[in-house]
Amino acid sequence: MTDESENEEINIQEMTTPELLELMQEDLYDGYADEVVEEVNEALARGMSPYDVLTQGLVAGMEVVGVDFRDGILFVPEVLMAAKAMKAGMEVLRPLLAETGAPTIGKMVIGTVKGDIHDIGKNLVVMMMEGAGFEVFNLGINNSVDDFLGAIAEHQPDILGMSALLTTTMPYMREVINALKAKGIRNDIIVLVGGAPLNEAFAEDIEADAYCRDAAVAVETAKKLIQIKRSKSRA
Ligand code: B1M
Repeated sequence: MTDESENEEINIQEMTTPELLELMQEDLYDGYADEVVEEVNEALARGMSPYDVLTQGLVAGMEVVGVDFRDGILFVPEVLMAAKAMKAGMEVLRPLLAETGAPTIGKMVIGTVKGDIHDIGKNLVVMMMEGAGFEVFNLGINNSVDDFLGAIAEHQPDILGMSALLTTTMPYMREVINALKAKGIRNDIIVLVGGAPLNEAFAEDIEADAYCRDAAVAVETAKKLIQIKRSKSRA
């Protein structure tokens, strides 16, 4: 999108904030991790909230990558470079999003389902949940039914979160939920699902408790459903 030599002449401190965010999106698209980190730091130094830098800079940049990937303008190697730049920027924001000092309000086990290696969005959910005071056990990518069941047995979470970014992997969520039912533990745990190809109807169909459009919705939904569950168990 940009020529690297152009970047060398750019003084980011002289840019307006919208220009800085636009450059961050372009550098993410081009996979320039070091530049993205500099721009994230500059945006924070200007007083932007970590959440705004995340959504208006990094997530917005990744959306353009997604469109061009779909349209055959970008290919896997370029998208991997963009993902690396996104992760570098997220690493700067991670401690800031997690530093609310909120007491632990619940436990969550989360992972991307079997056959799927997309983890950027799921990792964002982890960051936001931790920031909101949840203890999160992140199982990473490509998790089988047994991986989820094992982690549930080990950590006894209030919430199970599953992520899928492919239409071919999202049906696997149903298998995990069926396994919870077969073990007789489905009603002991709140199941939240998310990922770009999902929607509310799908979540309802597989009998998840809720579909979460994004990380902020995941936090809100988790808090709400945990409160409901606890008030029911007190009653
Ligand atoms: Co892939 N990929 N990819 N990819 N990739 C998509 C998903 C795709 C939509 C691109 C496209 O065609 N436009 C398409 C899927 C089409 C489909 O199934 N309908 C696709 C494809 C086809 C593929 C491959 C098959 C390509 C190939 O090999 N030919 C392959 C599959 C590999 C596999 O998994 N087996 C593949 C590979 C890759 C890379 C490895 C190159 C890379 C992943 C790197 C990584 O994650 N470490 C990659 C990327 C980066 C993408 C896109 C461009 C971006 C995904 C992303 O990170 N978005 C993506 C296009 C797109 O989604 N627009 C695409 C940013 C992220 C912040 O958003 O992940 O949606 P998202 O997460 C959001 C919400 O969805 C929600 O909250 C998050 C934060 O707000 N959320 C949850 C997500 N998980 C949640 C869990 C929850 C709650 C909320 O639990 C409670």
